[in-house]
Amino acid sequence: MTTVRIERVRVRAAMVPLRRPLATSFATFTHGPFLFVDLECAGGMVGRVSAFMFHPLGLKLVPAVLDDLALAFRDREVTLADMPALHDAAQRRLMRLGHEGVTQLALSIFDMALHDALARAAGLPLYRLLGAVPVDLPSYNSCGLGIAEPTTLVKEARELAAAHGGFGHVKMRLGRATIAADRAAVDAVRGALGDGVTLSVDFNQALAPATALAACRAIDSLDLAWVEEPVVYDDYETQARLTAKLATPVQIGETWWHWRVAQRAIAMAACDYCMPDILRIGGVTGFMRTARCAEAASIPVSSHLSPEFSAHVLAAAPTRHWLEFMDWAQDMLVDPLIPHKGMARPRDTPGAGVDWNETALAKCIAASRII
Ligand code: SMN
Ligand code: MG
Repeated sequence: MTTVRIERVRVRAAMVPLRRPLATSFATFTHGPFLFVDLECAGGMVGRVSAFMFHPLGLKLVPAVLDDLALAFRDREVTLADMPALHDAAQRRLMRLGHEGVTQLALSIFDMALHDALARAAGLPLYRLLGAVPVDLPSYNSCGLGIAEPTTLVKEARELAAAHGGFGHVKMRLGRATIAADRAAVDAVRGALGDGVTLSVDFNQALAPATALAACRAIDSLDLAWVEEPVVYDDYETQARLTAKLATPVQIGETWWHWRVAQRAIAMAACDYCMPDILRIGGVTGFMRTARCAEAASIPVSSHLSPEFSAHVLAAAPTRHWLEFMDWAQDMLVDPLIPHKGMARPRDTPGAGVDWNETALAKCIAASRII
C-alpha cells in the first residue's frame, strides 16, 4: 500500500497580479494573495498546493497553523485509507480555535497536500486515486465581469465568451447600490453575449434579507443559470425562502467552512445548487464528504476557484455540475488547467497537476509587497 511520511512544510507567499482586476461587492482585487505550499515527505516525495487566501492577512496567519499541523503529524506514515481519520484528528487539534477561517484554510491545504503526495507516490492522477474515470467537465469563465460600467462589461463579456476556443457560460458579479443598476448591468451583458451563451450572477452576499426577494425577482425572468450567494452566507432561513420562491436556481456554498454545515444547509433546502470551495470546506476530504451529502439530496455540485485541484474532486463527485475557471496565479504553474471550448479535464500526471514555474514564482515573490 502506498504511504507517505511527512517531514516538513515549506510555504512561500506572494501577491500575484491579476490579468483582469476584479471588483466585487465585498472587495476589489488587483492582486491575489497566494500561498505556494510544498509538504515535504520522506524519500523526496512532495505534496503541492497553490492556495488563494482570500485576504492578504491569510498570508501571515495560515502558515503558522500549517506549521503546527506538519509538526504534529511529522513522521506519521499515511495511507489513503488513513485520510478521513487523520483529517478528523487535525480538526480536533484545532477545535479550540474554532472551525471557520484561518484554521480551516490551513486544514484544507494540509489535506490537499497529503492527497497530492499520496497520488504522486502511487503514480496516479488524483482523480484515479479517488476512484474516478477521466471526464470532460463543463467549465464557465469567471475571470472578470465585476462591478463595472456597462461599456466595460460589454467588452469583457465578449472577451470572456470568446476566450480559449469559446465558453458557453460566463459569470458576472452583482450587488450595486440599486436594483436598477444591477438590472441594467445584466441587460448589457446579456445583450453582448447573444443567445448562445449562458449567464450566471453572483451577489457576493450583498443583499439585505428584507429586500433580497425583490432584488432577485427583478432578474428572475432573465433565464439566468443561477443566482449565487444572494445574502450573508450563514443566513440559511432567507436562502431557503429564496430557493422556494425564485424560478432561478439558488447557488451557495463557497463560504461553507465544514461539510456538516453543508449537510445542514442542504437539509434546510437552502439551495438548489452548491459550490463548496476546496480550500474552505476541508480539502479533498471535506469536498468529497460534501459531495456525498449533495448526492443524497440530488443537488448538483460545482467548484469554486482552484481549477487544478477542483477538476479532480469534481470528476469524483456523482452530481458534478460546473467547474469555475479562474486564471488567478496560473502563471506560477508549469501546466495550468485551461479549458478548451468550455470543457476541462483533470491532469493525467501523478498528483493534482500542480508544479511550480520556479522562474515566474521567484520573480513574483521578489515583486510582492506583503502587508
Ligand atoms: C469570488 C470569490 C472570491 C474572490 C473573488 C470572487 C466570487 C466567485 O464569489 O464565486 O467567483
Ligand atoms: Mg461567488
